[in-house]
Amino acid sequence: MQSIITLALILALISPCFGSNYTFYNVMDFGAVGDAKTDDSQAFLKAWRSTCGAEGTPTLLIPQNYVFLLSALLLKGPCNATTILIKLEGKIVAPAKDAWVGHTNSLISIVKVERLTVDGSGGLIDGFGSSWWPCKYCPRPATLIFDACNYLTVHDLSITNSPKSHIHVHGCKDATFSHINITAPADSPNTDGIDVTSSKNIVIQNSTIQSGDDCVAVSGGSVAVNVTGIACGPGHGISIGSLGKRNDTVEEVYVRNCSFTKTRYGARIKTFPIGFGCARKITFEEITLVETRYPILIDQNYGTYYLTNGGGVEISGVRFRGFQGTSFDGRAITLDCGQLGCHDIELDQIDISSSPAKPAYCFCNNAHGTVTSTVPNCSCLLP
Ligand SMILES: *[C@@H]1O[C@H](CO)[C@@H](O)[C@H](O)[C@H]1NC(C)=O
Ligand SMILES: *[C@@H]1O[C@H](CO)[C@@H](O)[C@H](O)[C@H]1NC(C)=O
Ligand SMILES: *[C@@H]1O[C@H](CO)[C@@H](O)[C@H](O)[C@H]1NC(C)=O
Ligand SMILES: *[C@@H]1O[C@H](CO)[C@@H](O)[C@H](O)[C@H]1NC(C)=O
Ligand SMILES: *[C@@H]1O[C@H](CO)[C@@H](O)[C@H](O)[C@H]1NC(C)=O
Ligand SMILES: *[C@@H]1O[C@H](CO)[C@@H](O)[C@H](O)[C@H]1NC(C)=O
Ligand SMILES: *[C@@H]1O[C@H](CO)[C@@H](O)[C@H](O)[C@H]1NC(C)=O
Ligand SMILES: CC(=O)N[C@H]1CO[C@H](CO)[C@@H](O)[C@@H]1O
Repeated sequence: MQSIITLALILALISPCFGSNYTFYNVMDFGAVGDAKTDDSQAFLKAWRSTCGAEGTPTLLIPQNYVFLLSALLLKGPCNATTILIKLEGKIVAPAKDAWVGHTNSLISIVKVERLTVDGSGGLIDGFGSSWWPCKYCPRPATLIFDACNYLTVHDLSITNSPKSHIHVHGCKDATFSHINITAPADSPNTDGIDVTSSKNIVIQNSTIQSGDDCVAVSGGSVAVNVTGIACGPGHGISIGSLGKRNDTVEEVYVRNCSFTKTRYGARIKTFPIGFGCARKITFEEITLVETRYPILIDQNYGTYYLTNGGGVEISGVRFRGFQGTSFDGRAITLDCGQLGCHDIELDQIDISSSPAKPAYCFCNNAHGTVTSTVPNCSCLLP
């Protein structure tokens, strides 16, 4: 009897340690060194296994004042936890190209983890892209991939100098990104800010993206994507596509309250000439332009990729509303549609002037829709 009471007492005392939700996993406790030289991937993996295996609401902590070298890290679910928080307070760096270990998909891949929150306040991920960019045709890694992560929240995260895309969101449902800070040089190749593919109900908001390619690109298989409050530039603007290699469909994309500062493109839809798929119900509105080279662009003959059996990618229900500012080239509005044509295109309340002092103009090819209060006039738009 005595011993049973003692045992009960001991259990009561130590139980908080086993409490299902009293769980904080610090990578330092799993052998991470954080000296920017030692590969900490194994320590991160061990810490992840504990985090993912825990019940309740565990946190994976990547502490401040350390620099963690990682390579091709895979954090995989499904997990036991109901929600997981990753707190990135320290810095993560990638090795140089020649020291890279493992596959070249991504520096960090997070796969099949549901109800994950990534809070990157205070932290930074540096992809060491400069060691890859000279080799434009090498298979270069993205920096952060979320694959099949439903109910995802990512906020206050800074990523710089990715070898390729900074963030790739694939096959996710209900994900929100806010206060994301991406920086890469204007001439770095294919360094998209955020790529969204095959995903649904995605919100990207209040972020700053400077890159060498698209600030945000929404492509094949994506539905209901809202992009608001993005300060983009330098970069290639916010793009739908490229579409058409597969049966690529993009529907219900809503881009609002974004600015394009010295970007090559602004609002863009690009589809391959004889591909198949469609881009439907796309809205760009409340857009501020500062010396954007090609502010509004539909290109139904994008690139050199040809299929022989596609009927062309249908483009319809596209609204460009409330654009204001300057275009760097004369070509303020380009609606360059192929044989299939683009339909139900709306231009409304657009005021784009040129700088330096080139008259702005609108170019159309087989584009159909309506135009109201638009400068430069787009009288070339067919009914
Ligand atoms: C921990 O779990 C207990 C019981 O499941 C719950 O009452 C408590 O609110 C949880 N605490 C936290 C911080 O989630
Ligand atoms: C989930 O918990 C069970 C039981 O504790 C364990 O066997 C399993 O390995 C855990 N799953 C993960 C992904 O760790
Ligand atoms: C964005 O990241 C860069 C480094 O890549 C940093 O210098 C800058 O302070 C960050 N800005 C914010 C708002 O976090
Ligand atoms: C996107 O914005 C539209 C218009 O404000 C809204 O109706 C829709 O629910 C939003 N979608 C998401 C995924 O937040
Ligand atoms: C984003 O910015 C808008 C406008 O500045 C603000 O109303 C909204 O609360 C912000 N949302 C987040 C998640 O920061
Ligand atoms: C493309 O996909 C849509 C929707 O999934 C389908 O209805 C259509 O038949 C497909 N088209 C081709 C050419 O495969
Ligand atoms: C529209 O602009 C073109 C030059 O871009 C000009 O030649 C034409 O007269 C304008 N049409 C109207 C109706 O203002
Ligand atoms: C990126 C961008 O254009 N953000 C703007 C969103 O709208 C608010 C309120 O009008 C502006 O202050 C932001 O600059």
